[in-house]
Amino acid sequence: MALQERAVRTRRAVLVAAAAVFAEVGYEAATIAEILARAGVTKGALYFHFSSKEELAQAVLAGQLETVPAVPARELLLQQGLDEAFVLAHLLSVGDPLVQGSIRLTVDQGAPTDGLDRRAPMSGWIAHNADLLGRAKERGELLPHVDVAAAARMFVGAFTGVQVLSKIMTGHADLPERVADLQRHLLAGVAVPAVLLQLDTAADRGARVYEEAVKASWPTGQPRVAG
Ligand code: XVR
Repeated sequence: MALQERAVRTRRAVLVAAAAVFAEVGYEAATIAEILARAGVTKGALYFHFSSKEELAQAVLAGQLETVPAVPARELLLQQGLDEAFVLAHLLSVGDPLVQGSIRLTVDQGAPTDGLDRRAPMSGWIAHNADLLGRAKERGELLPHVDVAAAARMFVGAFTGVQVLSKIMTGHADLPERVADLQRHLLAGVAVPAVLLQLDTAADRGARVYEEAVKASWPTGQPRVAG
């Protein structure tokens, strides 16, 4: 194995281990010792890539949008956005460590002095939604009154809300259903009727689209949602 390839694998193993620990115990209680034990790498290897727990958390946060594999392009942009939401819900419900860890870091309020930038992933989602909704509007998928910037924020806030509720009530087991409910309500307020009728909002869509996305990305690795 080339040296560089090994470094990339080590960095990833450390990130996944850190995310898993953040997901389980939160930022405050997480320790480098526990992350080391999970990653199965030496202390030197970990510190070569990350100099502190804070740097690990920032890296996990920074990778949040890329934790969702690029979903296959759809004729309707609203279906594509819907598919991203379902894949994210699927990954949370099956306990993907990078996704769970990153989302817990974002949502946990933490100490005011912990220095983590929780806005970065949220701004990334808002910009991503604004781009997709803006293009959907140009194509006539949205009702003419829709304020794209406002809708982009609303989708992020609403997803975050049902995600927190689902975590509390069922440990994320019912998140695909909750996201299906949410999307049916929100999309009714933004999509033109002819588009609304064509959208697939079945709760098992995330699992199906995830399989499709993984197959499509093989063997080149994982093309990801653009920021
Ligand atoms: O905006 C999002 C999608 O367009 C679906 C609506 C997802 C936003 C996820 C935000 C993330 C941060 C905390 O989830 C949380 O619970 C893909």
